[in-house]
Amino acid sequence: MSKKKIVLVTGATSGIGEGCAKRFAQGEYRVIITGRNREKLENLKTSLEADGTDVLTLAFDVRDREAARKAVESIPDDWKDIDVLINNAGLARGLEPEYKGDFDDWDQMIDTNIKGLLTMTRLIVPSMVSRNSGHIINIGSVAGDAAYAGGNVYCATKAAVKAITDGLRIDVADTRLRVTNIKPGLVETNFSNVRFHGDTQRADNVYRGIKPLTGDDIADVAFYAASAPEHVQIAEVLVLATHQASGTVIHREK
Ligand code: NDP
Ligand code: 8X3
Repeated sequence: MSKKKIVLVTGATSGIGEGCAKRFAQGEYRVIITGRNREKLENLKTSLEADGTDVLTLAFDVRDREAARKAVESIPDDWKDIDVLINNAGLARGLEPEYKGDFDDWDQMIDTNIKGLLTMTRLIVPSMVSRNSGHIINIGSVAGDAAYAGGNVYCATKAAVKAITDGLRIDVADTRLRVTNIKPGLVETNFSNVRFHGDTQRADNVYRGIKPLTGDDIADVAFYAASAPEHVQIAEVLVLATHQASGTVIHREK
């Protein structure tokens, strides 16, 4: 049986999650990639395997607790001892004032960013606790530090990620598990296309006049946290583009 470590990444079909899958594969991990889009998962598997990585795909929606449970139960025995869980699957929907928000958008953000993350944590962390080994990396956001105009529910979900991450870190403080919250600022991925329901012009405008972060930049931070010596717990990291100072202060070249 391989002694390589195992990482499970949720939302590995795009952006930060895809970057994490690739970075950990380069770092000699065996990689479990999960997401809703089976075809994208298979394409990523093919490309990672071509570089010599062992890959397992699990297609499910993190909002569907039963599907998540079945997917985790289906993991073969020699893949079950997951070393690193990266709770990345998430999204923003809309940028409306709270009093004009869309109920379905709110449900989708809360069900994915909070409840989906909790589901995966609940399904995978008990085995880490019983092995007294493991690392949970949650992808929060600068949006969880302070609300911004139109960010209402999205910001609330990322503030929840912070509280949930801090709570887990407290609950496993008597173990060797480590718990990390990575809080990116502007990262150019499919995020804004999803937020603006496919309005690519509006999405492109988010990154106008600034060199944003990439999914690979965030993956490097996740890999660093996972690679730190065992006594070092990277608890929380705020990662911003150089010309972004906070959620709302962004210097843009004309
Ligand atoms: P992308 O849209 O590029 O990727 C999001 C990923 O999450 C996709 O793989 C998507 O898969 C998956 N996903 C969404 N909903 C579900 C679901 N219900 N079940 C399973 N998978 C799902 O965006 P990012 O890479 O930017 O986003 C990743 C994380 O980073 C999110 O949590 C986001 O909030 C956070 N973040 C992003 C920032 C940014 O500026 N981009 C900044 C700070 C944080 P599918 O193909 O199925 O939709
Ligand atoms: C994504 C970053 O600033 O668009 O979490 O909310 S932001």
